[in-house]
Amino acid sequence: MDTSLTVDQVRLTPILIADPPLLNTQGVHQPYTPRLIVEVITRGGVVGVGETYGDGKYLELAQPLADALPGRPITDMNGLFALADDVCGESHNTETRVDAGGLRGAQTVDKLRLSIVSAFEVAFLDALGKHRGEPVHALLGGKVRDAVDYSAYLFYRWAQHPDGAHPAVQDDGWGAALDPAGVVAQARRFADTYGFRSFKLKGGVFPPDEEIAAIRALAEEFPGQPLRLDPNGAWSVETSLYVAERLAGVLEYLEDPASGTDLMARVSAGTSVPLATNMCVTAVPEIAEAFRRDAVQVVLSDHHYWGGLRRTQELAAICRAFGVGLSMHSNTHLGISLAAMTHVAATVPNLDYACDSHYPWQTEDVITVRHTFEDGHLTVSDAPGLGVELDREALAALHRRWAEDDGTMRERDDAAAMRTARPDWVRPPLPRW
Ligand code: GKR
Ligand code: MG
Repeated sequence: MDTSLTVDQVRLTPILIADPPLLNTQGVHQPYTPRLIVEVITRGGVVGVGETYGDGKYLELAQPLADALPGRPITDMNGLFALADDVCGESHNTETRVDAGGLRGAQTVDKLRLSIVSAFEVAFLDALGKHRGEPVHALLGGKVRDAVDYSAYLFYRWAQHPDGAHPAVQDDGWGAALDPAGVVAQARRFADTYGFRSFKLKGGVFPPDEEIAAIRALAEEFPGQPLRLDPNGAWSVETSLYVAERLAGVLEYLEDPASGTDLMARVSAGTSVPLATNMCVTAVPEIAEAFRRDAVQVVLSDHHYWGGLRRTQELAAICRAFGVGLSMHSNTHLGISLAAMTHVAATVPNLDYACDSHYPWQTEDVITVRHTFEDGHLTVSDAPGLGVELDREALAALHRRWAEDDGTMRERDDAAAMRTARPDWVRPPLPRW
């Protein structure tokens, strides 16, 4: 075996990145959100990078896996799963629910572990690509397209974070968007700046009639262009059907109107509007029931919690076999993850929809050259590995912010952030409407 392809060291760097005051059904984004940057350094002196969630529960699982990697070949990506099972502790009960009400569906211990494995898998692929002089998409079997389409991710939002205590994230120039006119103005800026042609509105924030009005205003401003609405499971079956009826023929899909497979199946039975999800189908054990009951017609893949880029390709094959559409989910992330998303998306023939990305909301990054959307797409990189370089100074500064934080920003908690403005706020029980 070529020992240069063996892991020599692993570096884990937790960071805090600036995030605007974006609203969702649980509350508002904090001024900073945690991410974890993974570096795998080979004996051949090559550095591969990966990125994932950075809350404490992820850091706890990442460390033992990082410690177990030196001496292992970076070609052994399948071995990462068994190794994570062995070293990450209390991991064998895939049914263990650690949070049933998250914005990405139920969080099982299994899903947390896969979210860690994925960052190492991406770092292995990046390092292997750099060793071989090949792009990650080539290691995944080759690209089937040269560009990947993304959609504009619209949020209701405030102009500024409420407490005023974080100057680095005050006044990003986007202003507030709290009504149909504000949403349309935001969408117009996304379209003019990045060329996005599809639009997704994060809903579940205002009473459904207000969100219906916002989607109708978008349809008027952008006739015939794909529109999506995602209230993160905030509605009852009746409310979901009420919205679906009013937006039939306007929406490309309705994403997670209700919470969980059972309610989604009941909504699906009552409407012809396609239903999409990144909440009720988020892991392999959830696929069979949802597909058998025709609860969803589109699954939003996410390489972070599906366990990496190759698992994303497996999900795509399952969706293809069952005639279920495939789109891509996104949660606050930086350029390393966007590069990984773009490489895998380039290899999946049935990625039928423009991918989500929060990236335009993130003004900070840990790569030297930020990605730029043109005409709503990213060009697929043919450079070795992911095609991105770490900006060490930026990484050190964002890590310093994490190290100096008193602990409040190190765990994402949108309800706690909301309490800064509304002290009596609690995470609303579902269904909210
Ligand atoms: O960042 O507020 C947010 C989103 O709601 C995010 O947490 C979701 O995971 O974007 C996601 C979604 O599509 O549900
Ligand atoms: Mg969603």
